[in-house]
Amino acid sequence: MNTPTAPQAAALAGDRVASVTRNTAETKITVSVNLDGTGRAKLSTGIGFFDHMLDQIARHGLIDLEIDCQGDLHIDGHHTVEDVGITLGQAVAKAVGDKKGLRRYGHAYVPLDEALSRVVIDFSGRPGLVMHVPFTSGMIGGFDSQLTYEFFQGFVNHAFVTLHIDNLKGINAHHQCETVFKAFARALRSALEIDPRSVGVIPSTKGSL
Ligand SMILES: [Mn+2]
Repeated sequence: MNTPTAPQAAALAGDRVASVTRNTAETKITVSVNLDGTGRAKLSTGIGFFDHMLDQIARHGLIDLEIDCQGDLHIDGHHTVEDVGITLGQAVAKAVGDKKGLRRYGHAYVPLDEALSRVVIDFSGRPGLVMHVPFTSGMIGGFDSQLTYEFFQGFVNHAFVTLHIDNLKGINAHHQCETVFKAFARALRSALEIDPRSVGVIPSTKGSL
């Protein structure tokens, strides 16, 4: 059999879309994803800077992403950011399915002026987060920079991925955070691609992921 073209390989993988609703006493969230999208985003979390970061995931990950979150922002942003991470992780896990033909690994370096971050991801089936981001400011607009960790921990636990995040350089906290999300998006995009040379094959010598 000839190796299919990339679009043929993607078509063989089927529709990689999912929608997840998660309601608790703290947040009410609906996330819809199309992993083979064009970067279209419709985001409403009530935290402007967080919407700006989620927009990076859609745009640079070429994922169509709709997120609506009604969270308890009268307390603070913690539950909103963590629970969006959890629900996005659930949606990605559902959309990615059995991982046949998946490239599985992805990595990216992304700069923004003085800031530089590196993100490496593996759709390993095992949750694991190693994150080193020395934010130079506690707050970025109305967003608590510490919640970046909570977002990625929630994502990792429910997408069942191994994720290494390093901010290597940076002075401006907005830049630091934006390079992390952009590098995450690019790494995600690479890992989620269907490899035309491995259509129908689960990328593990174990035979499952
Ligand atoms: Mn920005």
